[in-house]
Amino acid sequence: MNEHNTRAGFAAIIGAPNAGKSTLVNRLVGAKVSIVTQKVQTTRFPVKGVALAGDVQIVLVDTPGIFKPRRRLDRAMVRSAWGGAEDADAVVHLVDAQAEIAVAGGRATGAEKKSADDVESIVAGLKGAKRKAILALNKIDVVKRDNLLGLAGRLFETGVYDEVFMVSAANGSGVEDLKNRLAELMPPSPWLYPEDQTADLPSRLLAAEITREKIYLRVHEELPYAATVETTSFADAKEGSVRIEQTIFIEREGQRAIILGKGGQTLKWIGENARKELTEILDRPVHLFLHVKVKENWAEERGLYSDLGLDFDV
Ligand SMILES: Nc1nc2c(ncn2[C@@H]2O[C@H](COP(=O)(O)OP(=O)(O)OP(=O)(O)O)[C@@H](O)[C@H]2O)c(=O)[nH]1
Ligand SMILES: [Mg+2]
Repeated sequence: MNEHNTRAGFAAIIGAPNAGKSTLVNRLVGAKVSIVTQKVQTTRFPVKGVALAGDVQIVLVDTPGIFKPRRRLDRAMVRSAWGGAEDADAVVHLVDAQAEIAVAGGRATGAEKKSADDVESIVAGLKGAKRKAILALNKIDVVKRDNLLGLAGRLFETGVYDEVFMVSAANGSGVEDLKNRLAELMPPSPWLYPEDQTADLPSRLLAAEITREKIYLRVHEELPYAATVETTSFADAKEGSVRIEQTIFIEREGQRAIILGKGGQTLKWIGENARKELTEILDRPVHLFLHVKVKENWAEERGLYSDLGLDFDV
């Protein structure tokens, strides 16, 4: 690799909750670096993934969804999403085309309407920030092409975008074109990460994220938002295996029964599925031990925010 010809930089992916930002980052990187669920507000802090396009290294910054925040954690998540965009060499605003088209057609669900409202406030934010973004319409695998052109035109008229891409993060269509364009936008620079590195989350945090993903996949309503996962111990064990201990913090004693499930089935499912995935990611046998603790104010503890790289005072 000739250092003088290399380019490298940051591309932030911003958008409303559930637009598919983490799915897109994983797709661009070609590996799972950020957790994905069907629920809104899955990503809580900026997660970096490294994609390569020839001599160019694109550091993708997956951000929490931008929405109207209420809790401190929500405010910190939204602040960090905009922060990720400020410092980036390119900003991609990813929009759930399916939700937008449903709203335009007058047959939207509450979640789709919320998504469209969030898109509007992101457009307003981009106007205020006086910087152009790339518009990427996502989920084109589930919408009609005619509807897409109208949507692209309508959003483009806001004046905050300089180009449009249409992609499906889920099946990869259009993603290569977007990646090539991002590569062109990266400035001349030595690479920022070693050639073989795709993610930069510390193992303990990655392990906690995987378990949190399983909670989001298995448990519904308010509980996922009332839970956080902390890795308390991560140690080499016998025969090349690793022993991981984690605590799932919940806010109220009454939530314990929900996370445990009947006869402990729910917690067992979470543990088994997290262990399986960690075994694949770490490429070694994993022994995973989960504990559940009530800590009413976990979302008000300063330490959590600094661990995740979030601002507490927002
Ligand atoms: N049909 C379809 N579904 C998609 C596509 N991309 C993502 N999804 C689904 O959309 C949901 C949300 O995906 P995520 O990647 O977690 O979305 P996000 O924008 O990171 O969400 P937050 O982290 O909550 O802001 C998941 O159920 C994905 O499988 C796509 O191209 N097509
Ligand atoms: Mg996400």
